[in-house]
Amino acid sequence: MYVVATAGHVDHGKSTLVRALTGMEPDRWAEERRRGMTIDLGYAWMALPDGEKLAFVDVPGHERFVPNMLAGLGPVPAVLFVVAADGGWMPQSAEHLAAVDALAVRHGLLVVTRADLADPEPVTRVALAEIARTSLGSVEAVAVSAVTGAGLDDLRATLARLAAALRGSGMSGTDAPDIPEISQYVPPVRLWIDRSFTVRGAGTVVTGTLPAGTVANGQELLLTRRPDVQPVRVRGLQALGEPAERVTGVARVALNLRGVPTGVPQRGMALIEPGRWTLTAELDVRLTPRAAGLQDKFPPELLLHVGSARTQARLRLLGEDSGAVYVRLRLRDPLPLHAGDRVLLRDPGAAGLAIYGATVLDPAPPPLGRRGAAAAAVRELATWPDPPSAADLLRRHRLLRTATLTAMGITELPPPVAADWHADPAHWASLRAELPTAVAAFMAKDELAVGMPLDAARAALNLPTRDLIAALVTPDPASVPPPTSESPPTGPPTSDVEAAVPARGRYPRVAIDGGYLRIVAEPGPSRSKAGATERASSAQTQASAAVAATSAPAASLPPRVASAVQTVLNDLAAAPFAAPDGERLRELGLDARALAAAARAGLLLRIADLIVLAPGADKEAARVLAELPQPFTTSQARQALATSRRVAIPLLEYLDRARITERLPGDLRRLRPR
Ligand SMILES: Nc1nc2c(ncn2[C@@H]2O[C@H](COP(=O)(O)OP(=O)(O)OP(=O)(O)O)[C@@H](O)[C@H]2O)c(=O)[nH]1
Ligand SMILES: [Mg+2]
Repeated sequence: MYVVATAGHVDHGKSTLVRALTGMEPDRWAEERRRGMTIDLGYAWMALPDGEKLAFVDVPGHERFVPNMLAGLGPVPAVLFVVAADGGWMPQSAEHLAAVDALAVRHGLLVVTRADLADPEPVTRVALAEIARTSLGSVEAVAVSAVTGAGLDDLRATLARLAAALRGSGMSGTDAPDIPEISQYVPPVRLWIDRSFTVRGAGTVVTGTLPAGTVANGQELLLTRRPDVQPVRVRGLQALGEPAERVTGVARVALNLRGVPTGVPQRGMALIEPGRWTLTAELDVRLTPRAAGLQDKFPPELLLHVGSARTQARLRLLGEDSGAVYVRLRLRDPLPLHAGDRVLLRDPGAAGLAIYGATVLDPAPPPLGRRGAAAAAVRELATWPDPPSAADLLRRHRLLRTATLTAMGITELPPPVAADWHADPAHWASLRAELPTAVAAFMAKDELAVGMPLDAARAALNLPTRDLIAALVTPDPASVPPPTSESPPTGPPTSDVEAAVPARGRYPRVAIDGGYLRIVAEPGPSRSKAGATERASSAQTQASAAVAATSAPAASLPPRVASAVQTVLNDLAAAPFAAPDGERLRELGLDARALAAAARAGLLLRIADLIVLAPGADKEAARVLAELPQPFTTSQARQALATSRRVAIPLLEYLDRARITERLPGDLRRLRPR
């Protein structure tokens, strides 16, 4: 199917022409027929020579009904522009053409009607020249008389060529097998309603021009019922009076809806696919060059038309750049929009022609807070192509979810940086640089802190979720050499991940350990996760390796703690398993937090909350226990280690956990074979 709208001045013969081509009556109302004038949209269709249907949306030409005209033209990709041979180029000729141009309609033809009443030649010349200045460019022209039938065959042949051009550009409901990229991508449904009525026994029926996408029987859609949306289900559909199971745009469709009270759907509402559109009341647009220089005359409010919808739009002029005007619009009613959508702005009160086209650049713009924000927005938006890409929107928003970009109409997404988050590459690189600084600053405030909680880092970097912090800690694939056959690829962070923070400069490395971020000691040669696993595979060194892997330099301890720890180590030099008791620790001012910090720094081996030995005491214990007959009792171990039960029991349990010893039934243990 193809859909074409008529356009042209009142009484120039649009409806008569549609009637002559289709044999159908486009003026549906008795009042229209009585007055001989179109008031509202009319619908009719004809068959092309190849059997495909061509549907007409016939619009009124009278200036009072411009909103109806725009509702008909809005979602249609082609126009049949009508000028009467005896009428000449008239005000609504100019106004309708301005609308066609504002909506960037690229396909159409000129029909000079009433050719039996005057020489069509002069009008054709004027009209072609006017049309050539618009988005339609150069079009074919046909002179006809609906009274004598002259030119109608020629017109049918011209319409067939127009249809072929529409099919070639993917602007038809027919397959375009020659252009695979057009037939592969199925755009989301946004059906602008232009009529709604009740059919006895069937309920609510709406009709509209489906510009793209496929509607199927049984499909669930959302009705954009101001100010919200309401789910509805399609329980029957027709295309040009024929029942169908599914219809692909461009097409005229009638949908029987379930789930909506009669009288609720109205012209200007849309049926949209859930999750695929941004229902927005605020947007940044670029006006077509025609508006340049005129922005000072703009009233604070204009009417915005898109599809069959019309709403008030409050303007905030952002500025001008290279002849294009940038404006932020605040809409009275939210509308379902995509970046790249074409909208029309109109000043109904203006004396002259006041119709401007605009491209939606950002359907969810960030607030304009500080001074100079508008100028900055213009500088940014001026670099955006039409339609904008994911990269453009990300440069502005820095971080966006997949669902947000999809709802903005972006089809080609960059790979996510984490879960369903996409980032602007430059912003992401600066976050990677900022993270170690934030962690270092946090640790500087509390030297005994275990690390920086993920949530604190999320807040410090002003990020929406902790997932992003984890992603910042994983290696940047761009800065890490590709894995070789010996080193397995590093996966996403699971637990206790440490990784190099990549460098343009060299950033300190940050590791996540048990939900905390820590600076890793030496920013030396890259230490992969695989390497850490290898080191840890030696059972005897596992415990100390785990400590060393994330240890901070001893110098990072407050001097008071460092010197108290040194005293403990001096005591232990004489009796390596005589861990200081509670009283001694209190005397030295060492509490559980300080001991934990010293253990993290690799200065102490912490076998229980308040029981510490010198680093390597686990290995020394293993050496001593190896000399005992195997298996041995706790008491034998305690005597061999020359210590008390207070130390021996947690030490043996520590050695069990480190898989140095093995616990057997009946208070027995033995060293695990190495
Ligand atoms: N002689 C002659 N009269 C025509 C021709 N086409 C249309 N008319 C007459 O022109 C008048 C207006 O025609 P319409 O088809 O109603 O014009 P319209 O463009 O649809 O008008 P609106 O919908 O009100 O904008 C009618 O009286 C038609 O009979 C033609 O080719 N020759
Ligand atoms: Mg008419």
